[in-house]
Amino acid sequence: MKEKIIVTGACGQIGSELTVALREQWGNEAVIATDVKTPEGELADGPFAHFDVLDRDRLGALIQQHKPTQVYHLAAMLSATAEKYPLKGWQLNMDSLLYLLEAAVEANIRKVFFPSSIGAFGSHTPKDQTPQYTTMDPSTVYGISKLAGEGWCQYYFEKRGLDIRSVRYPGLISYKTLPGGGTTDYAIDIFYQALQKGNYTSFLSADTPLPMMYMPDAIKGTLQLMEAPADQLTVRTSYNFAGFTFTPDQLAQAIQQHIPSFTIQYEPDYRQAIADSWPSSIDDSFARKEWGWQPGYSLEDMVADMLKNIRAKTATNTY
Ligand code: AKB
Repeated sequence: MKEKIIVTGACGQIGSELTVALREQWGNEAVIATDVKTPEGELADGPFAHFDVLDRDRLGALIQQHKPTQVYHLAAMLSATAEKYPLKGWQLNMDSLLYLLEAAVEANIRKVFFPSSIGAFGSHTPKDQTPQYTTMDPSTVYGISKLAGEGWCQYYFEKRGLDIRSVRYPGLISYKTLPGGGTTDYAIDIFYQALQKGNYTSFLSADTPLPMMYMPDAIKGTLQLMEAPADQLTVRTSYNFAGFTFTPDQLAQAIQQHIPSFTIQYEPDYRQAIADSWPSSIDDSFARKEWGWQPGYSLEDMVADMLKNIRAKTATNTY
C-alpha cells in the first residue's frame, strides 16, 4: 500500500528526526512535515506545510489535499513550559488531539501516532520498574494532558475503530535538534556546556534518577510499533517504553570518562518537583513482548556518540 504521511510538530525534537526517518522509509514525497516553525537542515529537503494544530479548518484542508494514510501528531507543549502556561498547554495538547482524532475517523486515516510520556505518571506511581498498568496521578498540566490523551486514544480505538498507537517516551537525548521546555532537557544541555565551558549547573539535584533514551532508539521503536500487526497490540492507551536510567551525577561521571576536567554543580529549581513526581525506571515488558522492542544504546554508548557528534557540529558551526 502506498503511504502518505503527515507529521505535526515536525520541527520539534522528535519530529525533526522522525520525519527524516519516515522519508527514508517511504520516500521523500510521501511525508509532509508540518509546523508553525520553518524547517531547517535535512528536514527542509522535502514537502512542508505551515500548520498551527489549533486551526481546525487548516487541518481539514491539509487532509483533503494530501489524503494521508497515517498521521504522527507530535505537536505539544512540554512539561516545564506547560507549568508556566497551564491553560495554553492544556489547549494545545488536548484540543489539537481531539481535532485530529475526529478528522482521522471522518477521513478514514489508517493509522495515527500519539506521543505520551513518563509525565503521565505521578507521585503515587511505583517509582522503580513502573508497571504498564498502575496508579497514574500526574501533577503537571503536561502529564494530565498526556494521561487524558491516552484515554482518548483508547476511546477512539474501541468506539470509533481508529488504529491509534502510542508510547510513553522517557526523556529523549539527541544532538540534532535542541529540546524546548522539558524537565529532562538538562541531559542534553550538559553536553554542550561540557564541551564549551567544561562546567555545568544542573537544575535537577545530583541524585535524581529519571528514565531516558537515546533518540536513534526512540525513532527505531516508534517505527517498529507503527509497523507491528494491529492484532498483536493489546495496549491502546500507551506503551511503557524504556532505554536506560541515570542521575545527573551518573551522567556527569560518564562525561568525565571523556572529559576528565569536567565539573558540575547543582541548583535545583521548580523542575525538581516535576522530576520527583516521575518514575525512576520503567518496566517495558509489554512493548518487548508484543512488538519486539529492544533498546540498542547503553548510557556509555550514548555519551560517546553525543560527544562525538556535538564536537563535529561545533567544528562546522552547524548549531
Ligand atoms: C519533558 O521533560 O517534558 C519531556 C518528557 C519526559 O515527556 N522530555
